[in-house]
Amino acid sequence: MLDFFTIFSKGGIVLWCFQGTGVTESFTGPVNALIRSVILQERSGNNSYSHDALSLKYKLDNEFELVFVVGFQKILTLTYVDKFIDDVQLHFRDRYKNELEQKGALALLNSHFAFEDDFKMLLREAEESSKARGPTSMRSFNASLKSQKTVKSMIETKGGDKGKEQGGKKNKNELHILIKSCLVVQGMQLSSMKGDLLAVDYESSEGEEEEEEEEEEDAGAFGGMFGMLKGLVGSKSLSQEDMEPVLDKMRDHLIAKNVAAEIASQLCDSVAKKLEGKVMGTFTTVASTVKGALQDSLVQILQPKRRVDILRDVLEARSQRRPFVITFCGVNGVGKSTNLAKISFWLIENGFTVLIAACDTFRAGAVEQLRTHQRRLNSLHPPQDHGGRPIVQLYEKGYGKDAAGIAMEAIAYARNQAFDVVLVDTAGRMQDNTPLMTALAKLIAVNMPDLVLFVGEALVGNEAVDQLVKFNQALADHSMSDKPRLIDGIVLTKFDTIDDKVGAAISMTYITGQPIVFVGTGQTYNDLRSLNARAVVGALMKA
Ligand SMILES: Nc1nc2c(ncn2[C@@H]2O[C@H](COP(=O)(O)OP(=O)(O)O)[C@@H](O)[C@H]2O)c(=O)[nH]1
Ligand SMILES: [Mg+2]
Repeated sequence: MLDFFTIFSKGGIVLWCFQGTGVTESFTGPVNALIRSVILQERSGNNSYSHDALSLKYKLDNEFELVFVVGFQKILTLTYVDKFIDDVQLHFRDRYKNELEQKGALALLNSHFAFEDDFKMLLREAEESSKARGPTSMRSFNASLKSQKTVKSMIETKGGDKGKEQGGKKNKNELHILIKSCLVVQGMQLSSMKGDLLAVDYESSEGEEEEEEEEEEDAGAFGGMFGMLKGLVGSKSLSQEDMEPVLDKMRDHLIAKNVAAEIASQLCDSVAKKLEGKVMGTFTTVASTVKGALQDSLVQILQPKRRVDILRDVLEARSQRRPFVITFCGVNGVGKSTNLAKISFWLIENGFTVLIAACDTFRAGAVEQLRTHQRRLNSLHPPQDHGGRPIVQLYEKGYGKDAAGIAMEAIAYARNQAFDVVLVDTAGRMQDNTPLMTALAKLIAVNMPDLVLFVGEALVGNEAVDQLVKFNQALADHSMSDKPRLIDGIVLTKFDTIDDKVGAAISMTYITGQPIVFVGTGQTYNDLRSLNARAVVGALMKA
């Protein structure tokens, strides 16, 4: 019934695996997808994941740094799997405690885990107990009374079950599954926007001081808040109860920083799952362990999963003699047109020609706003510097026309006139307005832009989730292909107005799994940045 079961270390060494009879497909694909999109992305709050036709369930053993994954066909409702995976975990730890306690990956590599027979025995037990439990056919009243009895007696035997045994008390070599990379802030002049964008930074003038301050805060704000827990815990493994008060505080803290409530909860649940059973060092507190894990997770969420290098992609498109097309979408007044103009400026500074397609044919003044930007940009980079040709042009057909059609004409025009980039401005729309959302989906499906950017304000809290989910849903629902174009990236605007309430950055990346490509930090052409994950997480963790 099971397709596969695998046990691997968090460092990535497969210790043991089982493949169901008649299953030919390799399970590496689904397991890799699980690691990539759930375990590494802090979505491990609930224990299941589906991949194509498969259902995957998994369990983390944080003390021995192991991951247990079972896969089965989605159409099967296997009620015993949750208990089964627990049983396998307990059995495996009991049996191989010594090997697992020897530190390091080498010990795991050299050990031989002959687990097949035990596994089969456990599986048989699980399957049989589920058969005994599941009603097979309609019963008469009497018969059902009888069956209730059996259920009862079963529950009683279950009560005497083995408890969770906490084995070794050694400090572990940290086998970090998370790949961390540090974004380097590049020294660039503010006035010139050549090359990659500057990263947003917090209190850039304070620089290193900030780090020290943070250390102090460990002891100060959080240490103070959870000071009562200090000293109570030596080298002991973390339990859900230990973490509960800390996690509650963290959740409230994240929400106060504007992270959507639902996402703050999911993150905290996921951190709890990741830490449960982990053995702490003697001098660490629950608060600092949880805080550290949460901080790592937040950085991980903000790190782009995909390479987004627009300058390079534009060059590539240019070599194929086609324009690179970016569509901007989002609700009203978030800053689509303004940031489109800033991005135009950045592209122009990097030597590209830009065609702006005025596809907001709805809001009065939208076309004029873009025309003003076009004039200004051309006066900053006069045509005489570029062989007499305006470096940025506006493609517009006035108001009330079909936006998808205008975008298509603009792209064709750009191709003829050898523009490097087409930036498509669209009308703002509320995520609940079905006709307008359908129109946006059509515009994207018909024109197949290279990049679909969602523009969102950094001011939003819970609303961010709703907007993004519904925009993505609309794009998926109204697309004509099986692989619909969804949002590829995010422009986070008005970042200058939110002080340290930077939670929207987390909510938006967590929901879409897509990177924040640009950050708008004001109303001038220079106010465009890239995201610095560490700076944002620093602001987020600050008390
Ligand atoms: N402070 C600040 N204001 C911004 C930013 N981006 C846009 N705005 C302002 O937000 C308002 C709406 O912008 P607009 O581009 O017209 O929004 P659209 O309806 O999405 O096209 C304008 O007053 C902009 O100046 C930003 O990054 N920071
Ligand atoms: Mg606009």
